[in-house]
Amino acid sequence: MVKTTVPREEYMMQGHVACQGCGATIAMRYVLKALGPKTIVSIPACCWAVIPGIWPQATLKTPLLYTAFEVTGAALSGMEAALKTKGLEDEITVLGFAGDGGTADIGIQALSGMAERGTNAIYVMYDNEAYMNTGIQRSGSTPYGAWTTTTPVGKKHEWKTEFKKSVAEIMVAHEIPYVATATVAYPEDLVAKLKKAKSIKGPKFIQIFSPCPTGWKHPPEISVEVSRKAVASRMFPLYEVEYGKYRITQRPKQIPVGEYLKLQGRFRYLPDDEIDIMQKHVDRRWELLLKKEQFTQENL
Ligand SMILES: Cc1ncc(C[n+]2csc(CCOP(=O)(O)OP(=O)(O)O)c2C)c(N)n1
Repeated sequence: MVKTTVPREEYMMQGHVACQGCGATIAMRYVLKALGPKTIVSIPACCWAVIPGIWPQATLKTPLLYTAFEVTGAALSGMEAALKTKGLEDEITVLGFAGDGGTADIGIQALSGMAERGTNAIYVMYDNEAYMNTGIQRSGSTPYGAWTTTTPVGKKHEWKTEFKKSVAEIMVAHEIPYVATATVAYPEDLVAKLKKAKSIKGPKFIQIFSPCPTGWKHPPEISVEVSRKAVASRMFPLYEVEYGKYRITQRPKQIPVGEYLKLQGRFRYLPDDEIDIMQKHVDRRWELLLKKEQFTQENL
C-alpha cells in the first residue's frame, strides 16, 4: 500500500455537481481532510457555490456560509468576531474558499481588509484561472496567451495579452504570517500547508492551482497531469512564505512551458514566438523567486 500523509477521513461526500475532473473539487476535498470537521466554510458566488448541491443533500459535512461575490474577506472577519463572542475562536477554523475572479479581482479589497485587520482565518483562493461559473470569462489570474470567451482568439488572434496577476505576492506584501501556493497534483504538500496554516494565528492565504477541463479544454482525466506539469514548467511554482521567509517546496525537473501548454485547447492557437515570450516571463519570475528565497533565508 502506498504511504501517504493525507488523512483518510472524508468531509466531502459523494453527490457533488461539479464537472468531471474539476480541480477545485479535489482541492476542497484535500483542504477539509487537512483542517478536519471543526471548520466553518464561507463561499462566495463561484463554481463552488453550486458544487455542494442543495441542502439537506449538500456534499460538505461542515457548516457553510454563502456570501455575495466580493465579500469573502469581510465574511471571514465577521465569522471570527462571532466565534470570539462565543469563546470558540481557538476551537473552530474559519475557512474562506473563493475563486480567482472573486479574489484577484472583485474580492481583493475585502481580502486586503481582512489581512490588514489581522483576522484569524484561512483564505483559500482556488485558482482555475477564469470566471468559470458564468462561462469562462478572463480574470486577473488568467495567464498570458489563454483563450477565454472574453479573449476569444478567432481569426484576429486576440488571446489574453496581460500576464497573470500574482495574488500570493500581493498577500506577501501584506506581511501576514503565512502565504503559500499549492496544487492538487501534490496532495501531501497541499495538506501540509493547510495544517501549518491552521497551526498559525492570524490571516493565512493559500492559492491552490485547480485545473478546469471545461474552461481549459483538456480531457477530464488529465487534470492531475496538467497540475503536475504546471509545476514542472514553473508556470505555477509551489512555495510558502512563513513570516516573510520564502521556501520553494517542490523542485521537479524543469520542462519547457510548451509541454504544459500543449495539453490544453485554450493555448491551441499560440504561435511559437508567443510561447517564447511566456517562457522568458516564467524564467524571469523563477529567478526572482530563487533570489527571494535566498535573501529571506539568509536575512530573516
Ligand atoms: C457583484 C456580482 N457580479 C457578478 C456576479 C455573477 N457571478 C457569479 S459567479 C461569477 C464568476 C466567479 O468566478 P470565480 O470567482 O473565478 O470563480 P469560478 O466561477 O471560476 O469558480 C460571476 C461573475 C455576481 N454574483 N455578483
